Amino acid sequence: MDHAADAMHTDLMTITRFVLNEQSKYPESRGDFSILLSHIVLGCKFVCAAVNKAGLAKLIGLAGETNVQGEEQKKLDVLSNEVFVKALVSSGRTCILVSEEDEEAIIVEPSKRGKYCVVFDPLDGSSNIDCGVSIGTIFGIYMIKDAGAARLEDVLQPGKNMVAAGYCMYGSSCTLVLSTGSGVNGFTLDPSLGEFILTHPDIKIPKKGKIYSVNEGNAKNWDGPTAKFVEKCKFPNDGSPAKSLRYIGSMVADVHRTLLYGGVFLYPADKKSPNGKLRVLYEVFPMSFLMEQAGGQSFTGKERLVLSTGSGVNGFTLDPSLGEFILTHPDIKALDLVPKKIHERSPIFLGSYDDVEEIKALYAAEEKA
Ligand code: FDP
Repeated sequence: MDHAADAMHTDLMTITRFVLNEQSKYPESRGDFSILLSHIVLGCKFVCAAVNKAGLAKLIGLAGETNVQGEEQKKLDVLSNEVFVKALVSSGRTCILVSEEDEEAIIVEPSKRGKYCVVFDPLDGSSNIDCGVSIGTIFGIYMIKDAGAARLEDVLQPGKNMVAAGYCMYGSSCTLVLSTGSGVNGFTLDPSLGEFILTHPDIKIPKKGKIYSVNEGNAKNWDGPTAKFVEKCKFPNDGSPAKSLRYIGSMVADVHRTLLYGGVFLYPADKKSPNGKLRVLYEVFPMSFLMEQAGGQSFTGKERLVLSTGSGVNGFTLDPSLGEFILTHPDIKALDLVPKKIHERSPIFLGSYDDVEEIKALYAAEEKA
C-alpha cells in the first residue's frame, strides 16, 4: 500500500485550515480576515449550488430589472448579489461593499462594521448563464485603519493596495483561486465534503504562453498596438509558432485558463468603448493582483507617453515650465491605476510576463512615434 499517497488523501488541506495556517504566521492577528473569508466561501458555495440547479429550479430568466450598466439582470445575478451582500455584512468584518449589481456602494451600518472593504462581481459572465458555460464570482479586499470613519474614498484606491483578491469559477468543478499577497493557491470544492480542498498550490503562470484570448469581433475598432499584437500572434515574424485562439467570453473562465496554461487575455479599448468593457475595481484589479502574484503581469495600455527600454514601462509627463518630460509613472502597471468612480472601466492586457511585455513595447513604440 502506498502510505504517502494515502496520507495525501486523508490529510486534507481545506481552505479554512490553509488560511488559519497563514494567520498563525502573524501572532498579532485577531482572525478577522479568516472570518471574512469564511463568509466569502459560504457565498461561493451557495452560488455554486444555485448555478448547478439553475436549469432545474427555473432560476434562469429575466428578473425584470436592469443593472447599473444597463444590462439585463438575470435572476441568478440578483440572487448571487443578495447572498454575497448578506454574507459579507453578517461577517461583521466589512465596512464598505461595492458590487457590480448595485449602483451605489453599500456603507455597512456602524454596529456591524469591521475594517475590510470588499469589491466584487457576484456573478461575472452572466451572458453565459443560459447555455451552461463557466461563470464566476470575482472579489478584491482592501483594509482600512478606522472602520468608524469609512468613506467611499477608501475603495477608490489603486489595486496594489488590496490585501487579497480571488475568484470562484462555477464550471465542470467549482474552483476558488485566492491570493493574500504571497502567491496564488487554488482550491476545488469537494461536493461530498462541502469543503474547498487545496488542489493547485502555489500557482505560477508560464513565462510565455501559446494562447491569446480576445473578442476578435471587435477587431475593426481596435487601436494600432492591439491590432499589431494580435496579427503577431497569428503571423509571428520571429520564427516562433502561431498562438492558438481561445475565447469563452466569461472573464473568470478565460483568466483561469490563462493562469494555468499561460498566454494572454485582453479586453482592449476600441473606437466604440474607449475605456474597454471590464470594470476596474472588481474585474481588472483582482485579476491583475492574481496575475502579478503568479509571476505574470497586467497592463492597461492606456497611459500617455509610455516608454519601454526592455526593462519595464515608464510614464513621463510634460512639465510646461521646463519644456521637459519628467518621469512621473515609473513601471506603469494596471494595479497602479487610481479609479475615480466605483464602476469605472479600463482596457486590460494580462497574462504571461513575456507576452504582456510585447504588448507594452508596442504601446511604447506607438507613443514614441
Ligand atoms: P458578461 O458580459 O457576460 O457579463 O464583464 C462581463 C463579461 O461578461 C466578462 O465576464 C467577459 O470577459 C466579457 O464581459 C465578455 O464581453 P464580450 O461579450 O464583449 O466579449
